[in-house]
Amino acid sequence: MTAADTHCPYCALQCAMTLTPAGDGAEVAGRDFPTNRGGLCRKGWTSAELLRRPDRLTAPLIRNDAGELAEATWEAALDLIAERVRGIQEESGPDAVGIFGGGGLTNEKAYQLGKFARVGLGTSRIDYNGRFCMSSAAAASNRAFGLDRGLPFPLADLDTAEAILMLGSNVGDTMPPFVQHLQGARGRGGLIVVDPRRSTTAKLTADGAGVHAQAVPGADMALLLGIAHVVIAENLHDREYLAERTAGFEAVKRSVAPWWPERTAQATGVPAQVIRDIARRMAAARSAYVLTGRGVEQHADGTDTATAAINLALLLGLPGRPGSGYGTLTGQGNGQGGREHGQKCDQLPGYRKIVDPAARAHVAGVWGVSPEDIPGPGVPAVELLESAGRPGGVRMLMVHGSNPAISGPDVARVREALGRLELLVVSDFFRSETAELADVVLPVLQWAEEEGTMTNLEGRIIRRRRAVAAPEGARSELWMMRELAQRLDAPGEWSLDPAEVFDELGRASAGGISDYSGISHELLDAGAEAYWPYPAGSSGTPRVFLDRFAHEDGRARMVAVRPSAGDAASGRPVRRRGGASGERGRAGASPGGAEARTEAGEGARANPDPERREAPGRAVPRGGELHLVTGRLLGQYQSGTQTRRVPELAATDAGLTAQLHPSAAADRGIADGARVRVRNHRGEVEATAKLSSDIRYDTVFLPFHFPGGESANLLTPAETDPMSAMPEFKHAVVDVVPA
Ligand SMILES: Nc1nc2c(c(=O)[nH]1)N[C@H]1C(S)=C(S)[C@@H](COP(=O)(O)OP(=O)(O)OC[C@H]3O[C@@H](n4cnc5c(=O)[nH]c(N)nc54)[C@H](O)[C@@H]3O)O[C@H]1N2
Ligand SMILES: Nc1nc2c(c(=O)[nH]1)N[C@H]1C(S)=C(S)[C@@H](COP(=O)(O)OP(=O)(O)OC[C@H]3O[C@@H](n4cnc5c(=O)[nH]c(N)nc54)[C@H](O)[C@@H]3O)O[C@H]1N2
Ligand code: SF4
Ligand SMILES: [Mo]
Repeated sequence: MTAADTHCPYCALQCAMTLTPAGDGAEVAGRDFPTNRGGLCRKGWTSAELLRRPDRLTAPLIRNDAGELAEATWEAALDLIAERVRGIQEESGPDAVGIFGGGGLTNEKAYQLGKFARVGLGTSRIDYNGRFCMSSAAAASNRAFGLDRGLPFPLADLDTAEAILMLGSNVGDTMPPFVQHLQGARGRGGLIVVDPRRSTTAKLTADGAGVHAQAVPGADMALLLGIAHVVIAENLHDREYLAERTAGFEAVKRSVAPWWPERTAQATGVPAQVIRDIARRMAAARSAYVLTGRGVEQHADGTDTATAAINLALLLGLPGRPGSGYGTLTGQGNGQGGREHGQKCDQLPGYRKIVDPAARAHVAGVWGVSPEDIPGPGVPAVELLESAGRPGGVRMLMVHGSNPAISGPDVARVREALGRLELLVVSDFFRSETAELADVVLPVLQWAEEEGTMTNLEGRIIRRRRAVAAPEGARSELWMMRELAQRLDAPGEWSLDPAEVFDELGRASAGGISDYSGISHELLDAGAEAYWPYPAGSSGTPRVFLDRFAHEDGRARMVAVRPSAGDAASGRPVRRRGGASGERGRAGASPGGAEARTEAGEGARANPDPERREAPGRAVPRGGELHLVTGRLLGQYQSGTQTRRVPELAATDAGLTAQLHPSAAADRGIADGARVRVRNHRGEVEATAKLSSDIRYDTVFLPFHFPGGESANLLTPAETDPMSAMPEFKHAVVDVVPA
């Protein structure tokens, strides 16, 4: 094979690279592209190691009578799956079989997986790990703008910004080549970072380059309301823009009225003068952006917090103005495309709603079925996993592109749920921790062995190209879906050619919000810059909101949001919210049973104070407890299935570390490098203490990359945002004690 121009296998920046076949693998070279300009991070540089791993899966595995995963033929594995699908669905109905997808799948695979669920299996039970990643920002953008494209403008637009407000995003570690787009704002002293840690990105504000607001975890909504308060109080809002392009200003104005700077300072830990300063800098800038990351979105109020960020941007007149805007930084390689074409339980291709009769009729036409044959909406990820083995829940689950045995919230409960399944089928190229729990493992193709497209964080569709031959025994997921569809007598076409599947996706998305109908592999290969919406006959849309927002009247919606009751900052009494982390396997929990679980009962064990609830920015930990925040390290990707297998990244794979303030450590008799236990009523992990004054005194940070007893998710709650179903990954209350 010859050299292939492609993109990195990991995150949504999708840095451009050239892979040149060499020996038993390939060599990586950075390639010039507007997003990375030739740069790669160390994960990208070392990614070709994945192509020569001796532990690559090359044969299907079936769990045998001795309980071990043993090699089997594809025929045997596929026959077994089809037979069990039929048996389980005959007994319990189509919804007893579920699919859990991923934001790393190509557009072609993500589209086909959504179709396979509805047409092949006839199930409504499909959702995906984007629920853990982008769902809060997506819900907020849909509500405000009528459309969710992470960055509704090209990334390079940031280069000339005078001010950039980044909340809960640490691109310095999570997308290093992104940092070059912050240099312009830094040069003008305009980079503003909100993070409870002096993260790699927060450090970029040093030496006059900007401001770091080291807020209490989960206090972002209050902070944003406080900044908005100053903007309005000092008459810095853009009246003309608000009148012409938005609806809802008056309600937002009322909602921010109680958030004067001194009160906001109390609730957030950010000094009043800094709050005023941020408001004035943002308002004074001719070109300004508000950007959010997982730090503000992965909360049980993540949608409202992202909404508060959007409201601020709208007050300042930023969205849809050239050289300004709001954006969320999508995380996974195809986190954007993966949320557009039908992996979401409530969605059909083209970002269509599965309950919309017109959408159903259109997609049914493309799929060659009748609209009544498309199931209705299913349930979101946390609920889908929790329903395993419960009455009315799934008895069988097929996982494509996720490792929830590490990455799911309250992960001991997720592991138990996976254990309740009668058949767990995992498609992967390595034996992930979820694959280790499976009954059937299918060896599929990885990035450099397949053709397809990805949609990067800008909403730009790019080509993934094959650079090396797949190992004997591994098969494409498109092939696997066709084989199963045939065994299940499913109607419709099941092409094996990614270009053909992409064309079908184009037809299915035509007329939808994320319309890809004007794009083809051929066009992309000819070098087209393809930003959606890209209807047939158009040339795409680099900047989406220049003329109008996507609501029918063209206006953006401003939605008044308030920190929820029980928030220390709100000053209102405590109210318990359903869906809080319940006791594992508690008897009587309904399938997915958010409503059956509250903090009641078990809360009494860990939180003697009945008024205490475990939620961000609220009831500040007492009695020596700390806020736990979780996130990422530069050298590891997600659950680590891939990066843990790259020797050069071993330095960050030495095991779990807990970042702790030296004073907090001294209070507990903990020295740098000592082993500590981080624990709460859900679980306990052992970690090595890494003392650093970069973190707040009241906060401890754990990366979530590690398996087994080192998973930070043993401590995180499964409480979810009512609008987005996003779990509360970014906050829990914990104890830290010497081990
Ligand atoms: N190295 C590496 N890079 C990655 C990934 C990876 O696993 N490893 N994953 C990719 C994916 S899927 C994603 S989604 C992105 C995520 O990219 P980011 O959102 O940048 O990453 P996180 O580390 O999850 O969180 C960012 C920051 O939020 C802060 N934070 C935590 N709680 C709060 C809070 O309550 N308020 C505020 N303001 N900040 C808070 C954390 O301290 C952290 O510095 O990264 C992508 N890139
Ligand atoms: N505590 C805490 N938990 C978190 C987060 C956090 O910040 N804190 N972040 C959350 C976020 S933002 C995310 S995105 C999730 C990510 O967590 P996961 O969903 O677990 O994501 P990965 O670790 O990337 O798992 C992808 C798996 O699919 C495989 N894979 C990759 N490409 C393909 C493919 O094309 N086909 C198939 N079949 N398999 C493939 C990989 O080898 C790997 O085993 O974690 C979430 N969990
Ligand atoms: S920043 Fe993301 S896309 Fe770029 S090289 Fe690193 S992991 Fe790959
Ligand atoms: Mo993510």
